Amino acid sequence: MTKIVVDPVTRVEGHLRVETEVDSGRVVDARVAGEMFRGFEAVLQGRDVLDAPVITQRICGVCPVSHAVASCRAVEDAQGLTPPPNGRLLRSLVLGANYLQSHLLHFYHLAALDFVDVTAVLAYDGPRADLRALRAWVEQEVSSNRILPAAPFLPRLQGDYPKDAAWNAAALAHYLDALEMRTEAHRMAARFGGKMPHTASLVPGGVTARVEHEDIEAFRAGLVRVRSFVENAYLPDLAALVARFGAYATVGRGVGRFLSYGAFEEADGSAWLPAGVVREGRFEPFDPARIAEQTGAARYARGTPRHPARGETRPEPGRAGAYSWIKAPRYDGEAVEVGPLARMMVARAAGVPDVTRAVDEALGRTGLGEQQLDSVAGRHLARGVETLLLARHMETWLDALEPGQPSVAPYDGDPSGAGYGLTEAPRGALGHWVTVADGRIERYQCLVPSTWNFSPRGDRGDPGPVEAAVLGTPVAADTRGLEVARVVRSFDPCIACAVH
Ligand code: NFE
Repeated sequence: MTKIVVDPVTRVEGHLRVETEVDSGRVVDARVAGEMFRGFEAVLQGRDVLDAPVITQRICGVCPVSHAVASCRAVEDAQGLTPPPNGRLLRSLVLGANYLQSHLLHFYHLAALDFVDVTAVLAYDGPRADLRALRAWVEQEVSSNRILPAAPFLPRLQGDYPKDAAWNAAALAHYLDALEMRTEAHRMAARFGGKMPHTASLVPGGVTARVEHEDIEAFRAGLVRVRSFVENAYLPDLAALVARFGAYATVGRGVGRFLSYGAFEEADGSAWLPAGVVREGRFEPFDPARIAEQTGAARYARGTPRHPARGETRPEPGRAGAYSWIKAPRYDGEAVEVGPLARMMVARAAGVPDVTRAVDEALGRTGLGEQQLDSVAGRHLARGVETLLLARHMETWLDALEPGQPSVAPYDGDPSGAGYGLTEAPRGALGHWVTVADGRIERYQCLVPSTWNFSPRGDRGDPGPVEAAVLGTPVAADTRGLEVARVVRSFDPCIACAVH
């Protein structure tokens, strides 16, 4: 038995440690740990309730919009506020733009580098000026012997990167193009969000931006540009990756249970992507009362599992048996996977026609079977399909906006009460729970996508979703964990969020 520890896992947000035991070339045990404490829930206590969306967005620079949406909805629930149709649509548009940005970031700038030899840029001699400039920069970084030469490209885990020069050059070119596309997506979000990454206009009751024709058309122009990149680069690149790394369609199978809270408000308040649970391949309605967070293996005070409405965050760094700053959320006492794959699984099981068609098309194009969706390749594919569906559907929200109509409800909330707000962040199911007394926050709890996926052992010793997915991964003797990192990154970790 050998131990392989990947610490820190690079090209993720936050501090993530993955510890594995390998026997006969396969992972037989895994522990996943969030390595820092943050304490946002404690910071929020005693603050004005209107501060909640402002402060909780600072949990993360990658998915701040989803924290704003969850927070606004929690405060609205506690205070009896209802946003007007324009407010809901603007939230969906800003959130949608943030998804486009986040999914492109994950694929091109974080995960794809596990499958591309970025050092091939040093041999690049083609026509693109930006790639030549990148080559010169990397050469200079390496020759000047910086502590982290050529970050974010080096250092990296070694392994079976393709030697194919055309593959590597094409991927590097799209790496640079995707930076442009993310800028565009940020511009779109800022158009109605006021600024990015942390929006200024999402407030309890709606969005303070006015709906003007000029902004609708500017947003639409950005959307057309990003959608074209998704159709002509992201989806073909994904198909090429699945073809080249077909083995990853059978690696990284998770717990086989999927959860989505449902997301993207339509003008009438219904959700574009449905809420639900898939267990043993079957759809079940989602019931928020069945959530509880366990802390047996987390560095917090141990007690009976708590629903987030009654949740507590009491750090106990040195407690025996605890190894992570991430709590262990469970649904009906079981670990569940969240994220784009879960959303596509739930929507497909619920019979949403567009999603079913798009997933089937992607399976047909890549030759993957339905059973292979629950894998590293399947997670990447589901994220790409979701990006495409979203980039197409967002136009309907633009068309439904009504210039001249209000986008925010007058603020006349109840000064006391309790409520919760659920949404889907790019990485999965996100919920905020708040208790308010005389306009001040008494209790605030966040249950975040990467908390679900990167959960440590539950109180029964049952593994979290990523811990389960890493089991069985074949590991070559000389890679020091590249294969494990590929499984872990397919979940798009954000540990800053997970520990919040
Ligand atoms: Ni920090 Fe986040 C998303 C949220 S993740 S990136 O998506 O909420 O756990």
